[in-house]
Amino acid sequence: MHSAVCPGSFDPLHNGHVEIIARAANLFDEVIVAVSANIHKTPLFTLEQRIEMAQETFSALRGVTVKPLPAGVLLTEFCKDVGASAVVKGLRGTHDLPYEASMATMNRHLTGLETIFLAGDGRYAHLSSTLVKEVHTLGGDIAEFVPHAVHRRLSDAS
Ligand code: COD
Repeated sequence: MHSAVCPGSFDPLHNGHVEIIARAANLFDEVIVAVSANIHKTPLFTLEQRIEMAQETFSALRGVTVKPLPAGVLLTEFCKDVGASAVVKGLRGTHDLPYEASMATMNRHLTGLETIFLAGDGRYAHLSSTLVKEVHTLGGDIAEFVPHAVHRRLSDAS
């Protein structure tokens, strides 16, 4: 059985994330969505809320489970604990590569953990959690950019 981890802050999850995770689920028997507790900025949503929104979004996607990535835990250790042989990440464009490549190289040096990069779909290349939050806060319609579970929570919160 081949398992992969898709890690992120997911504050909140958007359709760029969803597309990458769905494609990872086609490549691996099991995909663990690891929702990071450790966000540098103050999160809009609590860890529990981010996990719930991800669980609702992926409930119909076979082989996908959602787990917290606790603060203070290296991704490499988390992957060992859940038995995952790879990390899957999406790239929005070449600007994502330098930072993502250094994290991938660090993780490989730490434990041999490999990272697989999927080219993000151009329809979602402009999406980031930060932009989604900003547009929503300023009254813009973000319905087409986020899954239903996130849209509902954002609407409830405003
Ligand atoms: N299209 C395609 N993919 C996208 C898009 C998009 N529009 N937007 C984001 N993505 C992908 C990227 O692969 C991104 O990495 C992932 O989705 C998650 O995005 P975010 O913004 O929710 O997550 P980040 O960047 O805040 O997550 C950072 C991690 C939690 C992955 C990182 O900090 C980490 O690995 N932490 C664990 C602690 C650790 O081991 N640190 C040492 C690392 S070497």
